[in-house]
Amino acid sequence: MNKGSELVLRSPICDLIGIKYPVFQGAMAWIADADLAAAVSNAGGLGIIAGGSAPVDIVREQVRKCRTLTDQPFGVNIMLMSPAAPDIAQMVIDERVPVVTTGAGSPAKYMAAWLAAGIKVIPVIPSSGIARSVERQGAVAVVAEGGESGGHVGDLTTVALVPQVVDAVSVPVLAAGGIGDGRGMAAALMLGACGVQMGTRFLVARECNVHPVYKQKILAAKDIDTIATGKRLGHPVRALKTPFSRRFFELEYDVSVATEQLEKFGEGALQAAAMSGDEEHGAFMAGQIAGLVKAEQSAAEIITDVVTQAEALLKGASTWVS
Ligand code: TUI
Repeated sequence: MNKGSELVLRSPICDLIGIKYPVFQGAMAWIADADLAAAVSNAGGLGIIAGGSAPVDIVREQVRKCRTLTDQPFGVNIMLMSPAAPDIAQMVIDERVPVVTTGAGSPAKYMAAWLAAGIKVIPVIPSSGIARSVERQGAVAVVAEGGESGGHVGDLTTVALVPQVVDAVSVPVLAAGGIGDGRGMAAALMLGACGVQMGTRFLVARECNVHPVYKQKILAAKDIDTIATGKRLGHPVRALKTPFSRRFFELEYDVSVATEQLEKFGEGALQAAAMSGDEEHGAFMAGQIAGLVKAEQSAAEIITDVVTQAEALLKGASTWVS
């Protein structure tokens, strides 16, 4: 293990983006604001402001605020299902945001403009086919996100997805989904990833402004406390089991409930959880590692913990082979 507090775990993604540690903070809609993103970037990771389904003016305000809080690189995530996505896509160009990550759809129609503006585009993708497609379009890296993650999830697990994406593309691959500590990070690097993205672990960061009830629920969660609902709508979402998510699960398997009714039932649910901590109506999106998250810490402490643990494990891994 490395002596003192000087950490040395680095990978090509660090130089590509200009960050110290290969750790991205996941873009949690309604949660990941300028305070969290700046704290992560100041700690040497890549902080990411979530566009989510917020209007462009709100996201622009967060970008400007983030600039006052850090001089380090940070990113904006564009949730491509959002009606505001086209406006946010232009805003990141106007504001000279250095890194854009995308989720929940294909970024194809924005890529040329972003690349022309010198933005580094890193799509979050759930399959190797989509990874290949975004690489062709000019993505500088991809985040391969397995179904263990919170929020909108694909079918594959991280262990199955990451090595297949690594084989499919030549750009750096970061792993997301099910990674909450240094063991997960070390495993991801063994799968061929050159970095990780974590959402749920950062949700309880001291600098994260999510409602305290949300943090408490993550801290109290066990391994089996999340559920993926909404498969019927074509966009399954993983969240903590609550009265709301259990009800949603029942309704989606009830053939007498129309799809439109189901959509309506889910509207505003993430906002209700993040802003009001409302268990009856809120979707507390969280990954399967919620049970690993045991303490509120600063973003810097989280990054140091995860990276130091991964570094020790990676250095010790040779003991398996004689
Ligand atoms: O996007 C996410 N996670 C999210 S988005 C979100 S907000 C939301 N709220 C309600 C309903 C749905 C979303 C909460 N969590 N992760 C990245 C991700 N991207 N997962 C899957 C995808 C994806 C899916 C299809 C990426 C590309 C894609 O491409 C389709 C195509 O046509 O190429």
